[in-house]
Amino acid sequence: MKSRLLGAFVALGLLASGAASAQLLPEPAGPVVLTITGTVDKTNRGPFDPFLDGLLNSHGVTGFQKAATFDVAMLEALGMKSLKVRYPEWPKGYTFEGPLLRDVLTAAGARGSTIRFLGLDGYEPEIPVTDAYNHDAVLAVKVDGRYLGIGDRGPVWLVYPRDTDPKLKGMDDSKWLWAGFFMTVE
Ligand SMILES: Nc1nc2c(c(=O)[nH]1)N[C@H]1C(S)=C(S)[C@@H](COP(=O)(O)O)O[C@H]1N2
Ligand SMILES: [Mo]
Repeated sequence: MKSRLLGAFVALGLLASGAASAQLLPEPAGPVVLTITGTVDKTNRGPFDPFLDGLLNSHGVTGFQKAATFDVAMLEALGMKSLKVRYPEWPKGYTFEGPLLRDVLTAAGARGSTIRFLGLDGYEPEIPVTDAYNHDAVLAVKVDGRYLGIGDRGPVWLVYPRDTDPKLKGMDDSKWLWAGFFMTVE
């Protein structure tokens, strides 16, 4: 009897600590600019809502159960990394600022090998998770000191240190998702 009671308390304790570690991501205070679903442990929102998640619905993204959501302040709090890039096709060089992709994945407790990263326009390249660890890829929220926004290349632009990382020399920019807002990690 005594040991069964003890067992019940231990089970309760495990449940409580499990619930605590699943809730390590704070609630966003401002507008959500990035949502990560798939294999994520640290979540702060519930299931897909076919009415309120209107843009996701229009892209055919349905059915997720939980996700990690970030406002700009949460992304900035992960630590801003600055990165200068000059593409031959671009009008000039730009300075990007944002958290490292791997720090965002860690904050979401994301595990897996592939990120499908969806842009507002429906473009959805596959990003190998190894990119986040082999390179200092940045999820830029700012360009030349100005916040990215809806209608330009924001809210989030995935950029690689192409000019300073020798392994990236000459890479094309097909994985440089601009207007990014939704990731599925699997
Ligand atoms: N949201 C979004 N991001 C995108 C694309 C796109 O069509 N939509 N095209 C990709 C490709 S194929 C390239 S070459 C670069 C540059 O595309 P741009 O010429 O449209 O800037 O952005 C990448 N990121
Ligand atoms: Mo491209």
